[in-house]
Amino acid sequence: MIEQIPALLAGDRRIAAKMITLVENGGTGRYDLLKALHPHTGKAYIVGITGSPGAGKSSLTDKVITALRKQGEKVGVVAVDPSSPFTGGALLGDRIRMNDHYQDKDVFIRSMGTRGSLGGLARATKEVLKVLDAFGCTFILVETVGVGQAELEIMTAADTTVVVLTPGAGDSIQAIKAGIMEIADVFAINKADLDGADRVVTEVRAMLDLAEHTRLTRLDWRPPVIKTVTMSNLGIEDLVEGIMAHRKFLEGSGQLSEERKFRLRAELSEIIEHHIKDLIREKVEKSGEWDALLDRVIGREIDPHSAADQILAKGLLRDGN
Ligand SMILES: Nc1nc2c(ncn2[C@@H]2O[C@H](COP(=O)(O)OP(=O)(O)OP(=O)(O)O)[C@@H](O)[C@H]2O)c(=O)[nH]1
Ligand SMILES: [Mg+2]
Repeated sequence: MIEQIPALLAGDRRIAAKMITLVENGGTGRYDLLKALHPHTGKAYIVGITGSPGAGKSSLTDKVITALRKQGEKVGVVAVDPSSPFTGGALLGDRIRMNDHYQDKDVFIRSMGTRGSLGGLARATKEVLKVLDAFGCTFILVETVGVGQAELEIMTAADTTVVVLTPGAGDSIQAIKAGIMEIADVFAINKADLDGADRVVTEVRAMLDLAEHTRLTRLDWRPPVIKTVTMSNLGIEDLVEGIMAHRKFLEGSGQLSEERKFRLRAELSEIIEHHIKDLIREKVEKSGEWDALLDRVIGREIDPHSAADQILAKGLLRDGN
């Protein structure tokens, strides 16, 4: 697939789709592709859009796509739904909501579900972002239902995170519990046509005040709280402005490059950990030495720390590794 990278860089959508499928499937064959793609990444600005089920994330994403297209951006969209086993295409609901953009060659939409583990989903999502980045998307929107650990993990890939809340249903309280508030750079209070939107705005602002007082959040960026109604386009411009303002803030303060560096550092250590685990599993667990050592630990002949030292030494040193 490496030989098809020039086609990807030239904007071939079919190749983009194929490469995404390859990384999604998670086989080791994807490593060569990811290695070769790396020099072509790092240009896309990544926006996470998260919130409870049905909050209007896809509807908002649809409107944000329109706004970004007007500014001449090439837009990628990854809609992640951990509750869905479907993958590889678009989920029906998202397809309908983002329908207008399906004909646009500068919009690339992909839905992902869990095929394997949730952790695998976060891994796959981040790698799909890399393909879209190399594909030339200048903005990538990542939609997730923001409740679980995997979704929060996915959001660490975003430069700007939009948290979508709605009136009623104790949404803002839920968000606080789920740890979503801490990751918000911009709040969209969607369905502002319904009763109670102003109360949510007040609650979120009060919470931000509290956070500032207790210094739980960065003091230099205060997330804007923007009311939106997707059907009538209310607040959409403000929302896009909020995202752009946050980007400017990150760029101006040097935080964007700091955070991206931090992200690559985390990725690097993740890869190393992954390989160490594989090595140990392949070379020690399967050889039976693991069980033999375990028996000795059980028999109090050796302690777990010393046993681990032995396993590590064997796993890492064998075969010149
Ligand atoms: N009243 C009102 N309804 C809205 C608004 N925006 C979206 N909706 C409706 O809310 C429902 C859910 O919208 P989606 O955009 O699919 O929400 P979502 O957060 O992507 O949903 P999931 O991906 O299933 O979690 C749909 O029936 C929308 O028509 C709004 O501003 N006001
Ligand atoms: Mg959706």
